[in-house]
Amino acid sequence: MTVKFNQLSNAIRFLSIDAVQKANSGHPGMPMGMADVATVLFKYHLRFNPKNPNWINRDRFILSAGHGSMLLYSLLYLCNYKSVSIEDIKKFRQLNSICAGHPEYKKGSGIETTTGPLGQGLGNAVGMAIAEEIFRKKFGSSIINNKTYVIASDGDLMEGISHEVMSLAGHLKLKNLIVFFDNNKISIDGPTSLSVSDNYKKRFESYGWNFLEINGHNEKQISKAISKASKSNKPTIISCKTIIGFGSPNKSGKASSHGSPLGNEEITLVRKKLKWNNKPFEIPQEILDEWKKIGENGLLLEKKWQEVINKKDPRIKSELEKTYVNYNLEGLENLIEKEKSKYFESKPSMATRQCSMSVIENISALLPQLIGGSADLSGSNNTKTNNSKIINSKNFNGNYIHYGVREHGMAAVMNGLALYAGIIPYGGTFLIFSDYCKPSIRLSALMGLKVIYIFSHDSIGLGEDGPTHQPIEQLTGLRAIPNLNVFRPADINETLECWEIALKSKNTPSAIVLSRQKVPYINPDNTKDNKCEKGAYVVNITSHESNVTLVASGTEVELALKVQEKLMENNINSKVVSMPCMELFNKQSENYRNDILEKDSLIVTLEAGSIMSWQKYIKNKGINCGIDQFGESAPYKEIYNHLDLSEEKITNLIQKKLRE
Ligand SMILES: Cc1ncc(C[n+]2csc(CCOP(=O)(O)OP(=O)(O)O)c2C)c(N)n1
Repeated sequence: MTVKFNQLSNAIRFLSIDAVQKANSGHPGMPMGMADVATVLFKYHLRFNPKNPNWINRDRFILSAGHGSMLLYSLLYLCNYKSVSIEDIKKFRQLNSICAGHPEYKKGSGIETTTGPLGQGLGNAVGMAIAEEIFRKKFGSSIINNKTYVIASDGDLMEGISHEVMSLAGHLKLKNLIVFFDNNKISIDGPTSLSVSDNYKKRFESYGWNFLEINGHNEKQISKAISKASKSNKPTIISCKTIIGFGSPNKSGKASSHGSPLGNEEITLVRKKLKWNNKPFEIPQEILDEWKKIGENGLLLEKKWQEVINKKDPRIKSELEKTYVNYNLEGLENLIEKEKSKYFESKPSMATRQCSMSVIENISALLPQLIGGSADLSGSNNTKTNNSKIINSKNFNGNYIHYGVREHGMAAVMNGLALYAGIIPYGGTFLIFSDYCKPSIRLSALMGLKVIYIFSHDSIGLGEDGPTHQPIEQLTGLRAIPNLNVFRPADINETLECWEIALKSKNTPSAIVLSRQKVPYINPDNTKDNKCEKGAYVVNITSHESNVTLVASGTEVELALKVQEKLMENNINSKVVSMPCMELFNKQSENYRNDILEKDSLIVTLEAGSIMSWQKYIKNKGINCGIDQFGESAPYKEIYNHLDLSEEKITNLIQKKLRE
C-alpha cells in the first residue's frame, strides 16, 4: 500500500496533538498548520542524515517559532534520529526529556539551536548561512554547499531582530538561506490584523530577498517554491498561507489552537475529520516505514559526499577535520606567553580596548577560526586589526563582518556562527548596548557556546558622551546571567590572560569588558601562570598583616593602588586585589577565596558601576564603592570625583570605618 502525502503529515499532526494533550500544555496549532510544509521539505529537499546528525554539510533546519517544538520532535522521531524516541515524545515537557517545552540545543541530536524567544532562530540561521558561505569559499562548493532552512512565524517577523538579521542577510546575498513564513495570520491575542499591516512582499524585497507566496497545504506548490528558492542568487522567503490548527473543526484558524491542548473531545473530532483511526502515539507501521525511508536517504547523501572528498587531495580531509573537529589552539599559549613577557619589559599604559586589539591582531594571525566584527563601532571597540579581512557579498574569504548598527542581530548571528562549527565568533559594541544584545547573550550562555563579546567604553570613564552612554547596571546584569564569564581586565597582561581563557573555554561564552581610557601596567611579576584563571589575585601588598583589602576590577585597580598609597601615608597597611572575573573567583576553593578576601580584613570593593554584584564580598562590615545613580556628561576625571570615586574620598571613608 502506498502511503499518501497527507498520512505523512498527519503523523506529525497527531504526535503533536497527543503529546500536548498528555502534557496538558504546549502549542498544537503551529505543528498542525506547518506539517505539510515540513513534510515536503524533509521528503524531497532537506539533506540530512539521522545516523550522523553532525554531518558538516547537512542542511540546517531551524524552528525559529520554537513554541511549535512538537513539529521538530515529531520529525526527529519519525526520521529515526536516535535522540528522540516515542517514549521521549510521551514525556514532552517533563523533567529531563529531550522534548522540552521549547527546543533546547544539543549537539548531535538534530536540534540545531535553542529557540523560543521569537526572532532568535532567524538570527542564528543567518549566522549559519554566513558560516556556510565562509566554508564554501574555503573548501569549494563540491564539499560545502548546504542550505539553511527556517520556519518563522508571524511573531518572529514582528520582532525587531528579524529586521536586523534579514536586512543583513539580504545585504550579504545569502542565497542558501530559505525561510518559510508560517503566514497563518494568527497570534496569541487573535488575528494579526490587530497589530500588523506590513506589506511583506515590499518589506522583504526591499531587503534584497526573493518573496514567494504559496498555499502551505499544497504539496506541489510547496515543493516547487523550494526548488525555485534553491536556484536563486538571493535569500528567499516563502510566505506559506496556512491554517493554524489545521484539521480541528472548532479551533482551526483561531488563536484558541495556538497555545493550549485541544481537549479530548476536539481531538476526537480531528481524528474523525482527518480519518486518523489510531490511538494516541500510535503511528501505523507503513507510515513509520515511509518516514524512516526518508531518513535513510540521508545515509546515501552523506556517502556520496564522502566519495567526493575521498577523490580529493587527502590534505583536504585533514583540513576538514582540523576545521570542524579539532580546533587548533596550539601555539596560543606560546604566543600569549611571549606577549606577556614583552609587555612586562615595556610596561605600557594603554586603554584595555587597545590592549584587546593588540591581542586580536596577534591571535587572528594564528587562529583562522576567529571571525570578528562590530556593530558599527569597529574603531571604538578596537575589534578590527591589520589582520582583519572584510567579508562581503562578493567575497567570503575574510574574517571580519561589518554588522552595521544591529547589536541584537549581531549577537544572534554570532550564536549561529558558533553553532555551525569551526568558528569562534567575537563581536563588539559599547558596554551600554550590551542591553541591546541581552536576549542573544542569554542564549549563548544557555546553549554553552564559545562566543566572545567585546564590550568597550565600560564605565563613566568614557566621559563626555554622558549618562546615556555610561554603563551603570550593565556589569551586574551580565554577571547575573548563568554560565557567562564576565571579564574586566585591568591592564594588557590581564587582557591577554582573559582572552586566553575565553578562547580555551569549552562551553561558556565570555564578555570581555574594556576601558576607553588608558590604564597603567599593574602586573607585579612575569609568570607563565594565568593569574586571571582564578578570577582574582593579589597585585600588591604593603604588609602581610594588612587590615584593609581593596578589591577592584578593570580601571579601578589603578584607583585601588592609589588608595593603597594614601593609606600607607597614614600607616595603614593594605592589600590590593584585582578581580577580573567574579564567576571564576566564585568557583575557587574556600581556602583560596579566604586567602584573597581574609576574614579579619576590612574588605573594600571598587568598581565604577552598580555595587549589587559586589555586596556579597563585604559580609556586612566592609565598604562597596561604586555608582548607583546615572552618570554625567563631563570630562571623565571630573565625573569620578563628582561621584566620590577619588582616592581622597575613599581613603577618608576607610579611615572613618577603621575608627568605628
Ligand atoms: C520574544 C518573545 N516574545 C513573546 C513570546 C511569547 N509568544 C510565544 S508565541 C507568540 C506569538 C504567537 O503568534 P505566532 O508567532 O504567529 O505563532 P502561531 O500563533 O502561528 O503559532 C508569543 C507572543 C515569545 N515566545 N518570544
